[in-house]
Amino acid sequence: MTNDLNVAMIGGGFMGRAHAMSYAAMPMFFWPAPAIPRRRVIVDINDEMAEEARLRFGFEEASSDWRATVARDDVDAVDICVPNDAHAEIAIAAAEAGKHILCEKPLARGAAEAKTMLDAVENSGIIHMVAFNYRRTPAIALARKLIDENRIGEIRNFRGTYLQDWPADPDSPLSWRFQKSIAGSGAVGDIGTHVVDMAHYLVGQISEVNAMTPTYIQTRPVQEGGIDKLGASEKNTTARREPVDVEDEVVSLLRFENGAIGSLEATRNAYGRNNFITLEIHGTEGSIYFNYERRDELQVMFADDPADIRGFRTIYTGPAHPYGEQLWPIPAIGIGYSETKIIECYDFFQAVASGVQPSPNFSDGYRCELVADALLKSGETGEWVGVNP
Ligand code: SOE
Repeated sequence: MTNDLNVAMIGGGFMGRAHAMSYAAMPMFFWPAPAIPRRRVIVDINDEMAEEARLRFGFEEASSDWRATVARDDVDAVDICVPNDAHAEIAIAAAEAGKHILCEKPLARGAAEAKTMLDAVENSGIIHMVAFNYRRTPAIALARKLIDENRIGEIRNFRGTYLQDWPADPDSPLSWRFQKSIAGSGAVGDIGTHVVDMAHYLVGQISEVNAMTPTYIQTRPVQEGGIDKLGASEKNTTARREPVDVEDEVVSLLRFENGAIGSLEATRNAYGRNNFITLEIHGTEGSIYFNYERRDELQVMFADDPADIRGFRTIYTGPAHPYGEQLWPIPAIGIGYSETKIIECYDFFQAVASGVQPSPNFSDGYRCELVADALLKSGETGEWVGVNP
């Protein structure tokens, strides 16, 4: 019979909701589950918010004291769903208390901070994972399988984009995501690192970058109560404005350790592109294309197809594909953001149950932070910058 694993979740916002949902749903899909997620304690910034989150997200207890919570004997794993500036302190305390850790992305506000977290988890020997969920879209896991099987040959070129428009209106509110002291960076850390993670997963380590990182929208209205409301629906033209001190776009050329080259684009200014993630990979034997707006599908082209049917084919992911047997019984029934989080939860619990580190773990998260730092440095200097520890 499967064991229970007691989770303390720190943060009851957008990501808290996504993770709480995944704890409830994971055993409904992945059965027998590696362990049953027990939603033991939820922590938020005050007692009232914590209690509301407890009721809503189905936790047994609520608390506003994350330090006391991560030290509890009846907590096995700590799930960090708070803004980036609090990741390191909580993760290090959780590691010292011997708790397994699932941490939202980006791991930290840069490589130096990420390294302190990596050192802490390596010293304590616990299981650690970074919540880069998009690589867990079955179509992307299928792309990885095809690449591992050498079905598209040696990879020569990678093209990745992550385009959003929730922040494109200059009167949409100043969330913490526009403040360097809290977020560490802007489009680079918030969305660019998702592309970096998938590039590392599918192609290999990025070794050098040459980036532009402009900030077009330099002030935004302050939102009441510091609540993290995203987007123009919260538009406020009369509120006091404060500076944005992070980039809102990054466009970069990339070099990979294995000789592939490519590009990365992440922007907060792409009107009409809501959560537009695309990956195109060209190999010596074929190509792969993925668009998150059509996330049931992987487009694949094999160079040795007969000339009269040569072209991209559309594969709809389903039971024949990674994670598919555990999800829905027929292809194309509909993979969503929720499924990526449920799979993430499964992989984390599987890692805890087996004692084998999952991927991406804090070492992979640190590597993404090295790339993020290089992108920001290159954006400042206009030079190629190597990705070095
Ligand atoms: C805002 O850009 C955001 O919530 C990111 O922080 C998430 O990582 C992404 O999945 C959705 O958009």
